[in-house]
Amino acid sequence: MGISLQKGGTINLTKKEPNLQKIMIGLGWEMKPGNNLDLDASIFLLGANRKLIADEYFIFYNNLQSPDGAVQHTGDNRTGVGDGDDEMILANLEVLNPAVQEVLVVVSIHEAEVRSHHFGLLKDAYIRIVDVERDREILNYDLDENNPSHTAMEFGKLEKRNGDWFFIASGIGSNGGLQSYVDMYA
Ligand SMILES: [Ca+2]
Ligand SMILES: [Ca+2]
Repeated sequence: MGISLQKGGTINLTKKEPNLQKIMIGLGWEMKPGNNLDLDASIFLLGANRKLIADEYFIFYNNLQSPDGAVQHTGDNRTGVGDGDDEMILANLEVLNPAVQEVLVVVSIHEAEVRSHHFGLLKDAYIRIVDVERDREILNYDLDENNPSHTAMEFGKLEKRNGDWFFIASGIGSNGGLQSYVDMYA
């Protein structure tokens, strides 16, 4: 088990995992009985101005790979059925476009508004980051406990500072859905 993050926590990933290159961002969820939620993990690759460096650098279920090949979403999971990571995003920090200063991780519930869904209907939900080459979990964050009334959240962000990658656990919930994040960062 990696570090269990609290909201606002910051980790120097480069210091914690020297030579960290490939990470996996895993999202897993299970629901309270009688519910059927579709969670989506998405990535925004932002430049120094906190905007997408290009539209194609928004990685989600309809755009699975960044143009530099560094970030790859392994595909949409609509049910969360089964243990372990239900959606996975792989990122190779070494080959990331050098203009990217921030890797922003957003988790949203698909069609939350029309289905009256929110994180509180989840029984168990987490997002975690794994060092792929060492097969070691670096950190994890419990979604349902932290944001029961929300339908989307900025989970956290990797930030490049003087060559080191930091992870900041933002844990900022919202009710705007994925589109509101696109509006903010496109
Ligand atoms: Ca999904
Ligand atoms: Ca699951």
